[in-house]
Amino acid sequence: MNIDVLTLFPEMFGPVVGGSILGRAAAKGILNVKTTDIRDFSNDKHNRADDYPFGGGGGMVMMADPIFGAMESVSAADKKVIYMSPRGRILDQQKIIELSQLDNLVILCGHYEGVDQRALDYWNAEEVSIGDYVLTGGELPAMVLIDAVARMIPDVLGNENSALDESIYSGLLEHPQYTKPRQYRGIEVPEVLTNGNHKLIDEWKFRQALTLTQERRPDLLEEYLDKDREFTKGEKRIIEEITKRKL
Ligand code: 4H3
Repeated sequence: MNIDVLTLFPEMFGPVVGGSILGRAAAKGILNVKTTDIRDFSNDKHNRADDYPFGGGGGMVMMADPIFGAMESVSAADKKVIYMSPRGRILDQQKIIELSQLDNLVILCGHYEGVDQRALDYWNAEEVSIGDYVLTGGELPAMVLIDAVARMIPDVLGNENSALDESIYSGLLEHPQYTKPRQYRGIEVPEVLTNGNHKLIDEWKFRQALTLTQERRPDLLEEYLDKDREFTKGEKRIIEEITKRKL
């Protein structure tokens, strides 16, 4: 997958995109993230990329022209274009999976008060948000999106880190995890995890996941139980025990 990031702050992406998992994906040729500095496409004599908003209101707006130049330089006309913005639909794992199936993606990062609307309209940018809060720029949201998308591309995560049985993806929040030592400052790892009975271990994990989801995200639990799923007898027993609801 090729991802082009259009930004005024390309240097922000280095450590994230070159970092452990994404860096390895790049080395394997599975993921190619390229930053384009929007300022390089300024036709202004002072290399400006922003100007005062028509209608007033304070702050600065990124001008259409440098964004058009940057878009043209990455052939954005034929590609899916995303603009990181608190006005967008909030990302979820379903959307991430859809995006991870594309060959090309262009992400526009705004700064200041935002970008000239004509750049969004012309390039058919889909606005996407990482949550209901405002940041100084779209760069951190773009990195969040890239990280989440990258780990859903086949072969990006090693076998040790499968994306499949994880929280949200399975529809439930993840059970607690423990590693060595068995006893730390007098606190024991739950006995069931250390006795090698895999049926009991799976039941414990499922019970923990259900309980956590019920406590913290009852909305997710409703969705999970309302979907048609093949539950084993053991799973049904645990669901009925925890939710007091007959399947
Ligand atoms: C995205 C972008 C929050 C999000 C963002 C988010 C600054 C976009 C400016 C930049 C505009 C204001 N903040 N929740 N900020 O995903 O250029 O909207």
